[in-house]
Amino acid sequence: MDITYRLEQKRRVLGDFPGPKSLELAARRAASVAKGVASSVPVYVADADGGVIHDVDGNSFIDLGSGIAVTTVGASDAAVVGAVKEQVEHFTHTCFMVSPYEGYVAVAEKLNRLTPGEHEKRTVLFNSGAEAVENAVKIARVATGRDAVVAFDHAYHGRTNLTMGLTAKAMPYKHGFGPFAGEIYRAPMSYPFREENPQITGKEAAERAILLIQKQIGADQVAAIIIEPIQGEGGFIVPADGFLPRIAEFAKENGIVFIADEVQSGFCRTGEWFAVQHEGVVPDLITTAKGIAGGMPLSAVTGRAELLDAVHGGGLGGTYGGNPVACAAALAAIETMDSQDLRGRAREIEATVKRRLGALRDELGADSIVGDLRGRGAMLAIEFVKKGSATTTKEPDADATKKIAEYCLKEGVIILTCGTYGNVIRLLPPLVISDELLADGLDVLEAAIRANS
Ligand code: PLZ
Repeated sequence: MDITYRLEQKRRVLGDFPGPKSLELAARRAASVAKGVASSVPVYVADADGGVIHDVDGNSFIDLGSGIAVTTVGASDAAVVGAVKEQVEHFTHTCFMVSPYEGYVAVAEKLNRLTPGEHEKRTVLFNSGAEAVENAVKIARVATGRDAVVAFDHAYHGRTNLTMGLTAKAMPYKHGFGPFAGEIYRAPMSYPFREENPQITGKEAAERAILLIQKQIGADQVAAIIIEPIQGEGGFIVPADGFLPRIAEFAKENGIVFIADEVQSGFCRTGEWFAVQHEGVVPDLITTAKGIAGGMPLSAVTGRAELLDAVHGGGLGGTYGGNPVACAAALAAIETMDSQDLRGRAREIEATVKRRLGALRDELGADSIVGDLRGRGAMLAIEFVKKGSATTTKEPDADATKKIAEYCLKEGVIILTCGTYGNVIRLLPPLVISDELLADGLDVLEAAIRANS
């Protein structure tokens, strides 16, 4: 990496926070913003660059969350900032459905080239991950003439009505928000750490899901199977080797559209452009968002030309989909990923984190709260269990997980939790984080784990 940071890449907490300016903003927020939107940290942002977030009171936090896997190239990457400024001076919007522009076409060309598979592809752009997922399902239904959609246990696909239905976890995502869309079915996931039979292979776990599909839905009724190659909100669950390839093969054998939801795992995050590439899986459709545009809202569905082109003219779209400023940002962000070899950087981060946390786990012993250490690239997680249960009942410890995240925050490190049982800490640093800053963040995390062990 050869990166010049605009802000000093140092952690700095000035005594107790939130400071006065954050408190004032919190008061204004309480009186004006809907309570249903929650924030993980109590401070308000003034600036962000590389691996740091500065708050309005002068604190500097190490960012190990990237705004939920979005700021892969940092929150103010010079190339992205330049491209946005340039575009914004010309036009902010025309609506691609009214008067089209090159940026949209260029992003589509890029995505068609970067996504796995040598087949002819097409792309359509949207704003959010949920919107991409919802449109992938629309495309699969038109292309197959079928209705049913299969999602997995622990899945997260968004908060719109259809994507809530695809999402597994009730609280907070679905609770009270029904009724949900019909023809959504849930299949068992491969979750190596929590398998009843720890010997089960990825292929066997896939056969378990396939049997359910065949018996409870009927393969010929299924339009699409949608899966996150590494599950995000559900707990950074990496399925056993062989699971994804067998599911993809089953989809192919039965004319089912295989959709890889790479909204969180895509764009260098796992050390490849897309997480499916670790097992050589070629999805029919792939949904992307988050890391794609350096923080600007943009999402996409990319896939087989015959599927996307099965939709009637005018059937896909939206006022802002593929906004020109977001497209300019995406082209610049992808350029940065390439020129800085951020795939390689993700693999370096994986090696560092796994070495350090692996050593900590060995030191704490087999019955410590560190139940599982997993993930790929810079999409890494620790699953915490009640002390003494790691090799037996694996009882989730959401309380310790929360305390560890709070300890980190207090020391100036922003760390996100996730998981169906709320007992997973996930690490999603910007890939442009410096070695020194990452090491400092890991020192704090290790101290937090020790303090709660
Ligand atoms: N698919 C795999 O991870 C978004 C949102 C968390 P949107 N995940 C983070 C929250 O609490 O809202 C996500 C994802 C996967 C789809 C989505 C949805 O993307 O851009 O948030 O709509």
